[in-house]
Amino acid sequence: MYKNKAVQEWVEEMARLTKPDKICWLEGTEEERQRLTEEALATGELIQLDQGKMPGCVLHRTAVNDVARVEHLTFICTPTREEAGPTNNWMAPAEAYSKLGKIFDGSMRGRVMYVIPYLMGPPGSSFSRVGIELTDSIYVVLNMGIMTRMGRVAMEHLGDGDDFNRGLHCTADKDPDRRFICHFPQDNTIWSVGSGYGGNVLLGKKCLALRIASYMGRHEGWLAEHMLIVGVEDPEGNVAYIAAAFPSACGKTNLALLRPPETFPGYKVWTVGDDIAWMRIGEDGRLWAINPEAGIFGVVPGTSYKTNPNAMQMIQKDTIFTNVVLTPEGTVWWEGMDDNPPKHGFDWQGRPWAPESGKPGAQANSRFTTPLRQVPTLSPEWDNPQGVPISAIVFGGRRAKVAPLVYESFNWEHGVYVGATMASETTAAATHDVGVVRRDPMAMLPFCGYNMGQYFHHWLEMGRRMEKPPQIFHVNWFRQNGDGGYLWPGYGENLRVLKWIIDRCRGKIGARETPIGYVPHANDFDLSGLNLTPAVIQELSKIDREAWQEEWRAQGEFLKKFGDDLPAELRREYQSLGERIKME
Ligand code: SAT
Ligand code: MN
Repeated sequence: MYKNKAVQEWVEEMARLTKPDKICWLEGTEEERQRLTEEALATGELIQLDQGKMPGCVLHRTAVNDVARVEHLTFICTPTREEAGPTNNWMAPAEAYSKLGKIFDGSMRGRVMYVIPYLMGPPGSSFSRVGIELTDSIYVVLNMGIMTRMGRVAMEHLGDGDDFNRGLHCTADKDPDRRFICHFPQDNTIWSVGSGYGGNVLLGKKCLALRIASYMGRHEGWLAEHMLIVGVEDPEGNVAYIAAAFPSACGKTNLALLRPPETFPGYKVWTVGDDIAWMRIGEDGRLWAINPEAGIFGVVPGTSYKTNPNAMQMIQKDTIFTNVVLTPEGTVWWEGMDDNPPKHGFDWQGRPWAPESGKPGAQANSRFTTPLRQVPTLSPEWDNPQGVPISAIVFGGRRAKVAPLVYESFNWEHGVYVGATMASETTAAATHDVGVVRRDPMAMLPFCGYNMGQYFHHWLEMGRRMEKPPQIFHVNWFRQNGDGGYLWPGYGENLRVLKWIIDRCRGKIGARETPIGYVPHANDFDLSGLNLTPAVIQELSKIDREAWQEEWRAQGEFLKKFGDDLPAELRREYQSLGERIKME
């Protein structure tokens, strides 16, 4: 099959451990995809949807106790605890290999081991990385086939080399007591066992493209970030690229696929990626980014023709749905799709369900998996091996109060501080309480593969190395008024905020200086066609000093975690923010 010796030897070694009945090497062809789909339909692992209405679409149901990433079972296995830092779970590598080795031992007996070679990034790009994932799940194979460039293309990129990520996954018995997602950055290895849910098992995504890649980036001088990438084209045809970090399930996919509102003509938004950005400094001193993925693993609930028409359009064919409602017509439904639920159907667990029950039919973290090539707004640059030049970096979170709609940092160091202290109210993307404010630096808290204090140092260092670094902004679409209503309409209208950001980057407009950064002058903010008064922009840009003093104290508490690893620059930023918000 494939001739690469290092790959062959490693696959044999892992097969001796897991003892599958058969090994199946994947090539990434259409015929192979069809054959595996048929097989999974026959065993019930997949359910066929109506092929007339939704050609190529299937439904999968996970186990009830296996619906989201499990951060408490996710480990960074570096030789010392210090290297994993205060925000990661740590396990010594020898202990992890031995503990998981016992669970993997014989775990594929009676099953097939699929060998998935995959490429993260465009073929022929110096950004790109090869991984091999071994798995006993056809669902994983089919998802990896959408999310990555899978098969021969990856082996060709690898050639005779041995520089590939070694990923081992077995669904096993899905017992949460025997579920572990372990990363060995020094060995470029990932072992995941006991889960069948996306983020835990599609090893190219969070495990390789963020946790392992962030570690590589630190050593090789680049950044692996939890960011969407979009190009915004103005009416004159100039395109500026923005990379934006939000925690999981805070609207990255909606922003990446944004459709400009009709009341705001002349602009186009081009999608490059919706979740992950790998960024390097180009010879021109700017920051260049690629999206290492080839598909979207998006949150389903709340996706509608109103919130994300492009996504609705692209998921009508060749899409894998996970944990949504199955209707009697063989189509799918979820909360927030429309006001027209089926009279009866089957909920995400396959139980008969009717909307009157008052219970949600789709799981809160249900997902779609769709190839990027189906994105109606896909950028022609999406697989450019050089990437795209980034003008602005945007951090954001879900905050009912405190954070204004948008502000710009004073400079790179201050921007790193803004990213390091960002916070958001939690969502259903991971198993924990929903709606609690949690600090999530650069939206990387669950995804940084090494000590986050060192990660901040790395960000500062990247800034020093760039001749023309991107400007750094912070946004919050979720600010509420006293009655709990949203002040800002969000969705397509967020383009107005992107326009302000780009105008700032191009030096076209001024801004009002506040203790936390620059906010828009109400007159510079384009509200044409929108039923909002400049007073709302003022309200959205209000800096409440008392609330900010409390926020500042909470930031300080959080930063203490990093002890001596916290860079002196960030300590200084913290002090000066404190002084600025004290002044009347
Ligand atoms: O489950 S994933 O980690 O793949 C998606 C997410 O949480 O952002
Ligand atoms: Mn994500």
